[in-house]
Amino acid sequence: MATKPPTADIDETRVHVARPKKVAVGVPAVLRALQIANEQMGVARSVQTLRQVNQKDGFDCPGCAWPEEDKRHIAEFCENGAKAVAEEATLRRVGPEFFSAHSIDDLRSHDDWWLGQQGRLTHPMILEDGASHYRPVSWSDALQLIADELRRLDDPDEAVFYTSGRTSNEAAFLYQLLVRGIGTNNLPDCSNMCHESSGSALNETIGIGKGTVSIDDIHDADLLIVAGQNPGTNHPRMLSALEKAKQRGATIVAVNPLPEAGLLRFENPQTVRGVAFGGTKLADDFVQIRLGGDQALFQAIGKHLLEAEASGGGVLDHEFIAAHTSGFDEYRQALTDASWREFVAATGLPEKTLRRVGELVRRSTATIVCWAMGLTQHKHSVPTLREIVNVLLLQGNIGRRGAGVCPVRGHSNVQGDRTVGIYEKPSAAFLDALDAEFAFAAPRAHGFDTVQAIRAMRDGRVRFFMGMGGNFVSATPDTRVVEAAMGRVGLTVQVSTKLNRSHVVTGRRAIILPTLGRTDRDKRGGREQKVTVEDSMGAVHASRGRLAPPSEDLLSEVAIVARLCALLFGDGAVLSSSRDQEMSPTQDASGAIRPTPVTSPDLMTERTSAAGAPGPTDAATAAGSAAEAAGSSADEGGVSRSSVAHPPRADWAALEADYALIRAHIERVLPGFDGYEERVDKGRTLHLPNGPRDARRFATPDGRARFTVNPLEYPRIPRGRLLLQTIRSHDQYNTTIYGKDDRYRGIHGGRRVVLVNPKDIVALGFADGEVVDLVSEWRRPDGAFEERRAEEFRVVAYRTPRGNAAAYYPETNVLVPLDSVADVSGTPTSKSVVVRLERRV
Ligand SMILES: Nc1nc2c(c(=O)[nH]1)N[C@H]1C(S)=C(S)[C@@H](COP(=O)(O)OP(=O)(O)OC[C@H]3O[C@@H](n4cnc5c(=O)[nH]c(N)nc54)[C@H](O)[C@@H]3O)O[C@H]1N2
Ligand SMILES: Nc1nc2c(c(=O)[nH]1)N[C@H]1C(S)=C(S)[C@@H](COP(=O)(O)OP(=O)(O)OC[C@H]3O[C@@H](n4cnc5c(=O)[nH]c(N)nc54)[C@H](O)[C@@H]3O)O[C@H]1N2
Ligand SMILES: [Mo]
Repeated sequence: MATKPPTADIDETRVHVARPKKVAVGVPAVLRALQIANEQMGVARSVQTLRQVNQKDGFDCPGCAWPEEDKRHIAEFCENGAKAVAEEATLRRVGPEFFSAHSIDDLRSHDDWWLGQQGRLTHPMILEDGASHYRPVSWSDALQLIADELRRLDDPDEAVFYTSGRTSNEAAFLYQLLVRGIGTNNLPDCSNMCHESSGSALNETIGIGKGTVSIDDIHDADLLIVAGQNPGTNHPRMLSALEKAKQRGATIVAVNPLPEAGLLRFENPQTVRGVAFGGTKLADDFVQIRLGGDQALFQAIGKHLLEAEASGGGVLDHEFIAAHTSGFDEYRQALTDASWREFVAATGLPEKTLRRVGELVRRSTATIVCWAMGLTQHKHSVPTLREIVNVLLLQGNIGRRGAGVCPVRGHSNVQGDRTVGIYEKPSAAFLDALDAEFAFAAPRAHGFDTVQAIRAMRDGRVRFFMGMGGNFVSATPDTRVVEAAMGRVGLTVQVSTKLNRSHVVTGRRAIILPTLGRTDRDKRGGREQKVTVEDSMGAVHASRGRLAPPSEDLLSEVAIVARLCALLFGDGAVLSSSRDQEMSPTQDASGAIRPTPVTSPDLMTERTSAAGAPGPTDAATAAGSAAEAAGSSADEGGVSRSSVAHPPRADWAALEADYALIRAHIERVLPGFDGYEERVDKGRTLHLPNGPRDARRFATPDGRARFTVNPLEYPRIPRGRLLLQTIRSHDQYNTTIYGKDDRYRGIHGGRRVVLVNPKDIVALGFADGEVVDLVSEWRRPDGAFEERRAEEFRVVAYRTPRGNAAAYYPETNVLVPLDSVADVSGTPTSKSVVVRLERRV
């Protein structure tokens, strides 16, 4: 039986700490998944729903972006995938009665868990300026109000349009068109806080902002290094792939400050062996590195390889280096000069451990490096990831079976969203193609990324905010600053499936637009529609929800955006009278779409344009200065204004009624999507082209993969302080909190805990179990000193390196300074926050 939503928050002072687990998944995982599914959906619906996850005619799991295996199990899901599904397919409802029973102040007093547990949103709602409660509003009034607000802007750059990574290709493509049609590139997304550093580093070095391996490569690897990632919790299906690689003889190295259960041992619930015999030992080597020590580790591996080559030879792939790379001599020189002592200081590992990993790499015939947030959310993340590329290039480990780079994506379609244009720094080639397809002129000036958007909101330069999914208020850094920033916006609009903090911390007016999720049947234009998504390895496939939607009153994301487009652009009217109203000479008089296929090779997503600007992949611009350039062009604002001569043209109603027409547009605008419709039909998969993987083709300015020289950086922790990383528990999906347990780490019934090395606890004068405040210390670039406080955290003695601590996100986002971002990529440094513990008085 499904259970009722909670009425009260959980009392976290009763948190209970047990020994961390050494094994991931197994039977307890299945039981926990079924328990949550039954609570949210009841038994019958659970069975019906979970059977369709990741099946060829079912829906794409909204859990993570790990690819499906070609041969699927009957139940191709994992514990956390099942929880993600259950949260969405829940029978609990948040309708108008809920909002009349709860004032905004009341809702604000609850935590993210409570809000999320209330259920699915069922009706469009509006919160008027100064009102105490949301009230229902019709779709047409809500959309008209939004269109009116957008028309009133003095400058399109006063609007910000956020995207989370669950949005389908179809909805995302239409959404970016809406935004560019309005005249801005202000398209921050969750990727800015996630894998932006990966995109930046990979684009510069190998010319594509994505990974270069397929699922088969994982199975065929000889050595897999999994660094800064906790797959047992966040990508559980990856464990099956690692197990398979292992059975074929691969060696697996886990690089992590924490001994994460999933990496150490795995019980595959889908095999008898997994359940009955205690599973597979996954990691052959656990390298317990200090937070932020990875750049040094990969330099050490590189130095070891170069030394081995010098003393015996046969280590490097000279042919590959000569034919496909540049910058090798400078790289070799820099590492010759580098010191093992510094590597030891940065990693906290003895030289012999560093050499041991170096030896594994030397002996490997095919190496893959996988990573996630542990490597992307540091100040020096981009140089760290460049070092990974250096090491792989030395042995020709790109574009070869069983070898390559593997940034493991988070949200299930975050990569697809970027591919189809959710990007604040789009390439000229992409915009040219868009212009041609929709007979308009998209703005060229770069827009705001997530951190830049918050600054603009904080400074009163934003009058309109729209979130296409996600939970901007809780997911972004510096919560107090963001809350105040939201309050300065005139109208905030959230397109959402479930209630979250961004609905209760709002602009002066707020609108909630409830939408369909992945599991919901999407019937438009009289037939069931499918959408498409791209996984972490560039494979695009269809997803079709099968469940009756939670309410009659929901519109799909596509429908919401298409209707806004119709309101804003339908009659060809322009937003601002200051704009040139002339029609483009390429547009025909009826305003019909010009179906010119755009096939310029410059459009390859992995290509950088002539000017070096990246394509619309998960990428930032080339080295150092680019971030500033982007910042300043965005700050100048308005550069683009006069360039929007007229709005995009399309038959919006037709697009809403048949998503295949949107796919046809995508096919004409983006390379690699030829035969889109057909190639995603009947459970087929469209594999997007990947130059480095397919043909050792590198879309860098000189057509070669680049070795880079990166001065060694690592965090220096002031005396008496700790470096805090903010991580996910096993019972959450980003800001959606399923429960207050973190089973693998032994934490039960509470999330306000801080994991600290037992010796540090003593040295700092505290005791295990004590309740403390976490105070972050930040010196601003201008020298001013700032403190931020998160109250009441229980100290837990834990196996983390000396000087390093860990606590959960989003509770600790209050501690992350807005201006503490990664160089080049601008990603908040969520894994690197200097804190002190303070006794509560
Ligand atoms: N169930 C579930 N699945 C999810 C999510 C979820 O919240 N719940 N979120 C999704 C999303 S959007 C994403 S991006 C991914 C996130 O997937 P992960 O990146 O696995 O998530 P985090 O909890 O941030 O874990 C970071 C890991 O890196 C380690 N680490 C931290 N700093 C360092 C470092 O300096 N060096 C090294 N070597 N390791 C370090 C941490 O100890 C931890 O194991 O998961 C996706 N899948
Ligand atoms: N301190 C710290 N901060 C972090 C991180 C960290 O490791 N530490 N990680 C960062 C990372 S990697 C990421 S990706 C971001 C995540 O940032 P977001 O993507 O913004 O956050 P989520 O919590 O995934 O968003 C959850 C909400 O999305 C809505 N939703 C769910 N499914 C759908 C759907 O299909 N359609 C629509 N329209 N809405 C839907 C629901 O209303 C739900 O409440 O957070 C970042 N923030
Ligand atoms: Mo993410």
